Amino acid sequence: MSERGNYEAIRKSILELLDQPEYDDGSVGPVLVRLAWHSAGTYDAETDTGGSNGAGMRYEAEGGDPANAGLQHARVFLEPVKAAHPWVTYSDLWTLAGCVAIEAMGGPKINWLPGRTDFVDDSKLPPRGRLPDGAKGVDHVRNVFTRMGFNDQEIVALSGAHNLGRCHTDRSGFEGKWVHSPTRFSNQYFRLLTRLEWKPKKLNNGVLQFVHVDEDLDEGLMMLPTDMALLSDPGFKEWVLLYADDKAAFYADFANAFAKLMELGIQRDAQGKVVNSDNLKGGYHS
Ligand code: DDH
Repeated sequence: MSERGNYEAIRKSILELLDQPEYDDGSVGPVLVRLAWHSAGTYDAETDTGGSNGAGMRYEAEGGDPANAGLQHARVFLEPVKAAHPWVTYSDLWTLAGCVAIEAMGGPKINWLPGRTDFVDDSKLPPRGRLPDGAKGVDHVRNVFTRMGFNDQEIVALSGAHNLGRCHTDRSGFEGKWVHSPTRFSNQYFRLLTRLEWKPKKLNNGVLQFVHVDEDLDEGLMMLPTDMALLSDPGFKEWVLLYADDKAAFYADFANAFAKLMELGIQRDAQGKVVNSDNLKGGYHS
């Protein structure tokens, strides 16, 4: 019997590849979460362009965006899953992998739905520069996420994904991790953001980030300028304070916001079937 449509089999294959002792902090989970987010985070609500449909990162125009540096590793990690289950689309695989990784690392269950297409509609291709730039401030963060259709509360909840993973000098220019256990989902990012004292530090490559004032105590912990921006704006800060104190509220709000992120640009009928995948015109298949 064909296993087409058996997403449990895909979940299982993804789970099996998460632990990789040689890679970063021992798990490829964080970079898979980033792949899912960057595949969807190009969405522009006004023009209904970008988003995870089409898996555009396979092509240079989107994959070569400097904001996506390093995500080729995540795509390569997932190739064996695609090879074992060729019926799954890349756009479903990448988004599902992010959700499975979040859950496996102790995060909330994300309500993920299948049905994305790998059919690329040229007229829906996002221009480069739609993903956020960590060197910027409050206005930039709000503009980028408002463009996708998120409010302040959702923006802060999504930012809590920086509980996971790390920055790599050879990818973004920033260096270090946000929390001590970067393969464990928690609200520690918000706790450290609010409870530690942070100071700016210029790295040897000229990039400015924030480090804990007592670097000897908390070696390597860092914040991006955009993370610090969440503290300097009252509309953001109230949610940062809430999530630092209330892990359950963070988990619930994160799960909703991440599920919404994965759905940007996907239109479904009442039965949940995607309606804007079969009839795309002027596109091409991989
Ligand atoms: Fe992020 N992120 N992110 N991020 N992100 C980086 C790493 C990871 C920004 C910049 C960076 C989200 C929001 C923002 C994850 C998930 C999410 C890095 C380091 C930079 C820079 C990349 C590298 O050097 O390898 C900025 C700016 C924002 C913003 O909001 C303004 C969101 C919304 C998510 C999400 O998943 C919902 C994850 C996970 C990582 C760790 C990746 C890794 O390889 O480890």
